[in-house]
Amino acid sequence: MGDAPRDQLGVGMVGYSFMGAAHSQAWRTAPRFFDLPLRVGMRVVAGRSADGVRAAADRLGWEDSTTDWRTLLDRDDVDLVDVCTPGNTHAEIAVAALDAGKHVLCEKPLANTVAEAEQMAAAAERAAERGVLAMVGFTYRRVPAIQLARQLVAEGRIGEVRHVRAQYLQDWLTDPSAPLSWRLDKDKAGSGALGDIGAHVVDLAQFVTGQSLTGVSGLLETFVHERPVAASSSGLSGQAGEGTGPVTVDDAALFFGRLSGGGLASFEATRFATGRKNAIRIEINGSRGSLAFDFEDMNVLHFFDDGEDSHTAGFRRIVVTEPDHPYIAAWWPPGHGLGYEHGFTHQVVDLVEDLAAARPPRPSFADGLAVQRVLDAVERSWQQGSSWVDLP
Ligand code: SOE
Repeated sequence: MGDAPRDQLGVGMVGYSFMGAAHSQAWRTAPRFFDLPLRVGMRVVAGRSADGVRAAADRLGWEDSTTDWRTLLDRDDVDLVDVCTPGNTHAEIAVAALDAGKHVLCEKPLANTVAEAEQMAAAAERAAERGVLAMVGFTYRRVPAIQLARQLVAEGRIGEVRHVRAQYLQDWLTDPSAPLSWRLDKDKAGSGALGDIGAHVVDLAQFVTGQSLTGVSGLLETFVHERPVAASSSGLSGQAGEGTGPVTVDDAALFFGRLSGGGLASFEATRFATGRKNAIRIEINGSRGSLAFDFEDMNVLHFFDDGEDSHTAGFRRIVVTEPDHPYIAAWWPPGHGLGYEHGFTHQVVDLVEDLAAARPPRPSFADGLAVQRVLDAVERSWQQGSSWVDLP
């Protein structure tokens, strides 16, 4: 370990469900595997239920708990607010925290609407002038194989990008008796598969290629319109309660677009891909080669080099666990592999290093706004008979 860091980074987290647990793991683990320039203090977690948030503080490793997130803004021992709540609260919490001089890490998608995302991006710009910084949590960028893919594209190893084919396939809603949760409520989540998981593949396509979408056309579908009311309000598949209620978001999104470099991109985001649990798949076809990744085999990147002798040409399976691969040196020997939680830990590492260097973190709120504009364009396209919608 390097010299123990002198300066503290006090963290306050809002929300303690699935994302709260993943972020807590990252705040706990990052300082133990990486030499961070700031000493992380897990000060306080905020949540609506006093008993629930107190139990979460004990279980997840937070020094304190509160039912009023606003108290985080007045605490001198909190330097950063980590927003792990449903999308309808992101703007209110993040803008208040930034205006109070707290750094912010906000879960994806940045917001539920472009208007909210614009508010957040403007607050982040104002705050940056005072050295207060913000990041949006697209953690799949922090998977070593994705970082390697971006490096290979940037080095020109696959030539001009002709196609990006990106899918995020889950199946936790194929059972019509799976109960309602906040992710199925437009007022809470903003959209369904489109924003929850479509946001990830839009960000990945733009991150790996270094390009942006210039226009899209899409369609949305809801397969199951009515579901049992959940006994508990959160979670991906809680227990059913009494009665039923409406699903007010999409179950699946299918859309395509054009990339700023002239290539074509196609996207699929669904919670009805029976048998696919968390399959984030991206394939980039270039003029000199291709790359392919599947999160369900997340330590591997497939690479096809069109310059190879046809005798031996073929997709090679790169096991991305060598010490010179991104992030790997801090972990295990080659071949031992990483998991879902490591993307969150790498997110904390990159964020803390950016904060210590007073460097604007990426993805920024402006990056999050760009993704929000794509999601909004897909929805508008769908409302206009899947017509083409240009993006700024
Ligand atoms: C549910 O679809 C979900 O929890 C997403 O909201 C997360 O962003 C993703 O990492 C896992 O699946």
